[in-house]
Amino acid sequence: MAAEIREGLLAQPRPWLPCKYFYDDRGSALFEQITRLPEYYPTRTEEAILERVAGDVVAATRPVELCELGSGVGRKVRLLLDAGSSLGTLKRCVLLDINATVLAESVRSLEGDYPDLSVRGVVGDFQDDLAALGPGGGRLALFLAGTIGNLHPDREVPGFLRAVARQLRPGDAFLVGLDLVKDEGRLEAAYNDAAGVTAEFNRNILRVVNAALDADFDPDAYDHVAFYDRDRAWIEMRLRARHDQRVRVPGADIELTLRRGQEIRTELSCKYTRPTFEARLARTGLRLESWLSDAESLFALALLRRSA
Ligand code: AVJ
Repeated sequence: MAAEIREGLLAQPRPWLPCKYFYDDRGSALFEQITRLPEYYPTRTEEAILERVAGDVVAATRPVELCELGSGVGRKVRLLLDAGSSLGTLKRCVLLDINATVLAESVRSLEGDYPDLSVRGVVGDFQDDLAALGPGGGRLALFLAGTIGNLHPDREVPGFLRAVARQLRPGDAFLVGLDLVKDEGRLEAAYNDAAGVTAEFNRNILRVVNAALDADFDPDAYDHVAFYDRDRAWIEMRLRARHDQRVRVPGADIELTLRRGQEIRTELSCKYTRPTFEARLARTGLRLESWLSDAESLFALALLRRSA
């Protein structure tokens, strides 16, 4: 973590922080709050699609194992588990999440509600720790919530998809949640909620850095910034210094000076269309089998299949 934060904070022309560091216990709770905000349509839209298609997805894939990357509170996987239990093929469920507290609670509650299912939790990062999943076979992997949007579409997505494909056998499936390109006002509102929860979530990353690396960021000295970059088709979140400040990060062995107005990038959230996502699948060993969306095309689930 020290090396990553050091690289990010020293980057030119603009410092950045890896968005996985949002999710300590406080940040995970703030994200749960975001999912219930009126402006934040992705979670409820994805859940509605999943409710509608879960039966078809398990019928088409006949999974022995569900494997969710970045599972969070593990609510959505239940829709597939319920659909899978009537099919009778499902034996195992693996959850991978960066937050050990949230993960332990999700594993505990799934074990309580699905006594015949073998549930395993892996604390880790979906970019670095996929090998911990072991080889596939009868696997349906899930990457929901539009979290793939946090990966850089050119620099990170192709490698990530190839890495997932390596943990799948031919015929295994991968269900990916994608937030879609849409009206700019709707997109920007989802990341600039009136209640200010997203702003607090954004500033929380500085508290995480303070706690982990003994840094002295003053979270209240930064404004939340989130805007849609139409050319890149992504939402960018930043923290903008309200005044000149010096920050010490002893754990990463750095001291930096931020000028008033200077910004730290904290997140990308890329928005896709069917063609822009399909283009990312080239040479990954994954092909698009179905595209499942809502009536307004706000969000989509892409069902991918590992090719032979
Ligand atoms: C959980 C990564 C999908 O990018 O929309 C919510 C995180 N950031 N509000 C997203 C988030 C700001 C979210 N993902």
